[in-house]
Amino acid sequence: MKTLVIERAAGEVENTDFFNSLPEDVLGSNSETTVKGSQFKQPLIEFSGACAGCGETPYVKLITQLFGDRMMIANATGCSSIWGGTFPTIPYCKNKDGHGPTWANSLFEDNAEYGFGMRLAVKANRYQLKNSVQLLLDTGTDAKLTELLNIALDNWDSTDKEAKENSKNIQDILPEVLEKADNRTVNHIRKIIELKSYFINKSVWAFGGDGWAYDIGYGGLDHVMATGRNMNILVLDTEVYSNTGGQASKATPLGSVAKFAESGKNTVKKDMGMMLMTYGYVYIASISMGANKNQALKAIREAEAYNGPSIIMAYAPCINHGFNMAYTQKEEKKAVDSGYWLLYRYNPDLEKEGKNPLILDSKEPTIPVTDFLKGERRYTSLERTFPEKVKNFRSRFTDYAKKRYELYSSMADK
Ligand SMILES: Cc1ncc(C[n+]2csc(CCOP(=O)(O)OP(=O)(O)O)c2C)c(N)n1
Repeated sequence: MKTLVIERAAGEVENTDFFNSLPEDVLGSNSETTVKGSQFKQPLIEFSGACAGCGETPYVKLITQLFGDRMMIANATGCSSIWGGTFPTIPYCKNKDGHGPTWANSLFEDNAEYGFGMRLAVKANRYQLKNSVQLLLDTGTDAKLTELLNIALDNWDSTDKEAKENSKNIQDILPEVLEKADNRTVNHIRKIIELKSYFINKSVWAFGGDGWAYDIGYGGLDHVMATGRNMNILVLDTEVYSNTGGQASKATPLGSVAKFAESGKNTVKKDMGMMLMTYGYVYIASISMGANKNQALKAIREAEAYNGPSIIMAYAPCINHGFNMAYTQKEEKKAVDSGYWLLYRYNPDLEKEGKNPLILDSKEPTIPVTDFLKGERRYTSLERTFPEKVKNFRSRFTDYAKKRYELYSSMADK
């Protein structure tokens, strides 16, 4: 670190300009549907204030690489709202075209509803935009604009590269058409200009932790899922209320030490995925990036593409767990290899094709679940004080993990 004067004299301004002029999204022959291809896209989040090794940020980074240029995020209060936007800095950013996620933090107790409101607003705005486009076309307007608007109408739900290009072309030409507009068209054109950013549908997300999703915001989350509307929820599951120092939530597993569960939590983790499966029309996935990047990417893409409510539970290790955070991704793998965390996708679209909607992506555990439990302080801290209790928890956990795996695999096999 040197003073600005020295850095400038050494040519850092030119270096920065050069760096910023480098192309983004250099996929070459790779597709963004692959793990490799997705990583050639520009993340629209950078320099977050999260703890080193945080399990939450990699999921959000990936989602912004896939949909960031047309995303809206409702963020529940919690770690993700703190590393995601502590005034006056915000890590969410824009690409060269000026597109990036819009983001806002709501209360802990209403974030799913907050995101749902965004979805309804997008729907209403797109409806108005389409209406104005139709009225303008019926009245008659500039030939080039007519051609572009017809392409937009024919591809109204498309979010691919061509649709984005077409939307950009429309936006470029609108000011000059407005200048030449007559009394019959001027109001329609003004309305289209007002709503021009809605030519491409938005990807609406609600982000938050397990304290939000499993506990305090659960009533609203359940309600929003039940509406059947197209809304995506990402639960960054650290298995405790991380941001306030690790209180137990209903996502805290059996035997884990947390605040309000000082002698180990005596009940098992709430199985929110299973509860939501009873609706039958909710897309549900359970992912753990370090265990299977491909499955995580697939689940995120499927959840976003599903034309209805989607929820992803993402396993997110946290400093509260008590292990070396340099190995977060490895710990995520160990969680799945031991059967501590399950990987699955429940896709209602498969049922429409006559297939089983549930795909269990986890293999049979290859290591005992107790190996996982023995590696984290939240499970080992009772060893000296209550060794008998720990023994009991471990045996109950082994039994519970086995039964859970058997239940999911029997449901997925049918
Ligand atoms: C109604 C309400 N209760 C309590 C709080 C205080 N609070 C802020 S963040 C937080 C913990 C969030 O935990 P979680 O949802 O699991 O997210 P994480 O921090 O783990 O990412 C709490 C309790 C609050 N903001 N609102």
